[in-house]
Amino acid sequence: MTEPTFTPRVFSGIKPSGGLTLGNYLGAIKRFVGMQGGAFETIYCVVDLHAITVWQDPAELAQATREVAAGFLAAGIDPSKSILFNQSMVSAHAELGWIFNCVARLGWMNRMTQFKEKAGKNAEKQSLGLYAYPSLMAADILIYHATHVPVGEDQKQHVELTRDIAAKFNHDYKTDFFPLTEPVIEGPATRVMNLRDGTKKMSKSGESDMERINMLDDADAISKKFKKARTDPAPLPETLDGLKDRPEARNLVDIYAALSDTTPEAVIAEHAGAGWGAFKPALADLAVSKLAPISDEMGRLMNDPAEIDRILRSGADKARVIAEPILQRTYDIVGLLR
Ligand code: AQP
Repeated sequence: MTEPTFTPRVFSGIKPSGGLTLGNYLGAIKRFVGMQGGAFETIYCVVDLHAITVWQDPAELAQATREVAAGFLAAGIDPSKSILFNQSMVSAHAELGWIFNCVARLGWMNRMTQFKEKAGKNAEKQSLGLYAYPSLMAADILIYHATHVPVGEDQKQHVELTRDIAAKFNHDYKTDFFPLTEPVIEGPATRVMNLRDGTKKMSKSGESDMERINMLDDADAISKKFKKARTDPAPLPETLDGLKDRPEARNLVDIYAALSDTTPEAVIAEHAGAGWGAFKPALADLAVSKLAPISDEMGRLMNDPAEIDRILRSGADKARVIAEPILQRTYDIVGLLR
């Protein structure tokens, strides 16, 4: 049997569970911009239904949804080149998500490390939604027959689960309807780490504000956070190998490389032997020069929430045109009358 051909199409999303961080920017948004206008159709989404898997204050959720949308736009997502919308406006995500809840196996869900990390010792008290999150994520991707998903390293397991769900659906219903989507995890900043603990990921919802750079931080806050970032006493080594077992140092080098569009090797070559007293201010200046134009533009956009909402609604109209026929065909395959 010949494989069906799928349109090269990118889908990815960010959940509005707080303000955007440098991790979201370098690991996701900057790369989303890079894939726009080339070989792929690009679809980017503010995944608000994922945000409510943990409690969100309604007014703050609406604000964070607009902030993430503003972050996409300010960083260079162009609504004339990419489809940009928020997930809850396209109900096909949730509808396909239910079908995938019936395809995914409990054993698969039990292996998801993100649920284990987020639930901690309190799994019994977590929402059912947090547990089922990866099958909704599979639906987000497959409702567009997306072939590629740019994500940070932390989402790799969920994209692999998406492939498992597509493969099981195709097998069970004797079809080749869903593609086996490829994760795209590239560049020096696929896992930006917490500034206070280099073994943990930088997260929007981390406990202390000092552990992350927020996209809306001003120059003073960015300088202060990098200055106080945990490091070891040794200077930067002569080669990248010298950063083995130095997670905090490696993280700052990776951030520098990602911000300056170069490689960690090139950063080391340029700064070998430098102490933190020199490297941290250079990193802070670089971060401010790259982030300030984006945060200024985010601020400007957020002063006009009606315009952000209009852009999201228009994106949702375009998203539905792709999603609806895929949902209807899925219903036919499953045997649901309509
Ligand atoms: N620290 C990171 N380094 C690289 N990439 C990252 N991403 C998130 N944090 C980092 C990538 O950003 C995209 C959107 O992620 P998300 O917001 O939907 O979910 P998340 O990964 O759970 O993000 P947070 O910031 O950690 O949120 P909370 O604290 O609410 O759980 C994804 O591509 C992700 O890989």
